[in-house]
Amino acid sequence: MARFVTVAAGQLGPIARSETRGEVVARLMALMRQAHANGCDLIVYPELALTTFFPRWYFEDQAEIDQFFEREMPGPETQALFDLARECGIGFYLGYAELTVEAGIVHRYNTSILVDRSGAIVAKYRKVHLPGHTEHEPWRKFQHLEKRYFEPGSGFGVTAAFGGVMGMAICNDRRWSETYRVMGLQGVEMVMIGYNTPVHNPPAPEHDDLSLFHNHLVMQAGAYQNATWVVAVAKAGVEDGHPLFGGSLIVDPNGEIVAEAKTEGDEVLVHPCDLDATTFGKTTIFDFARHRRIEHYGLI
Ligand code: CDV
Repeated sequence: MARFVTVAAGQLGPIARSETRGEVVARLMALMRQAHANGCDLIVYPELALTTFFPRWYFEDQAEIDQFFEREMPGPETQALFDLARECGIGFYLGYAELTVEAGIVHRYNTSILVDRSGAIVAKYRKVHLPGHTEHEPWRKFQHLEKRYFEPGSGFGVTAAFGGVMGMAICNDRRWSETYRVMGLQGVEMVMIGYNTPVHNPPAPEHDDLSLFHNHLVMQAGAYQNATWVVAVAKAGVEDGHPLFGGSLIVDPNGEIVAEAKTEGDEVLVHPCDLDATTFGKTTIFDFARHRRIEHYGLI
């Protein structure tokens, strides 16, 4: 019997800094209801899906930065999303800023979780490739201070869930072939990726027109070369005066785009993903055990 996961890409339009968690969760719930009405098993939300993309600003006051972080998950404002998931029997991937205290030390991560149909968290991933810079660079029109506000997370594990092998990555991770290959080596069948990508790249404005091309290139290649589905979801549109591109998409294990967002607002894409469609690639051209030549890969 074929193994299908009907997945929704739950793209978000901009989240204003003035928007409350409650207002954002209500938007996430509306997308979840739409996904459920379309028979989805799972909805994937963007990176940092509960707040504006705050690394674009330099803050000196740590208390101000910490307002963007969640200390518990679910917490008082996010519990309703978990309750709705359980009620609908639908799972979700959610990106958020995580503040945790371990052995008396505070850690801050750019995190995603995978929640199953019963509303239980079954996997957590903390972003590995943190882009941007650590110090305030006033020459930029806007900052990208992920390296200042987060510490790098853990490696790329996979999780048995939804009848398949599921993996997570976050935004800049999608540009790195290692992200997909490490999960590919563990048999990943669906990689979920949330992102916030500014339209403008201050150090290389000549790349702005290539942004969507690069978005396609990396995820189509990652899907094909590892015979996996890729579901990538944007927070898009003009957020607090700063444009983020959309282009959320679902890519099949041949590297073909099967669904792509048409707007830069809240939008749901739906596709029934046959996990067994990954078998052909995994047992032929990308049968890693037979064809990889690791004796030649020493440098990596
Ligand atoms: N949130 C991100 O990781 N954004 C990066 C930008 C800064 C290039 C990205 O790779 O899309």
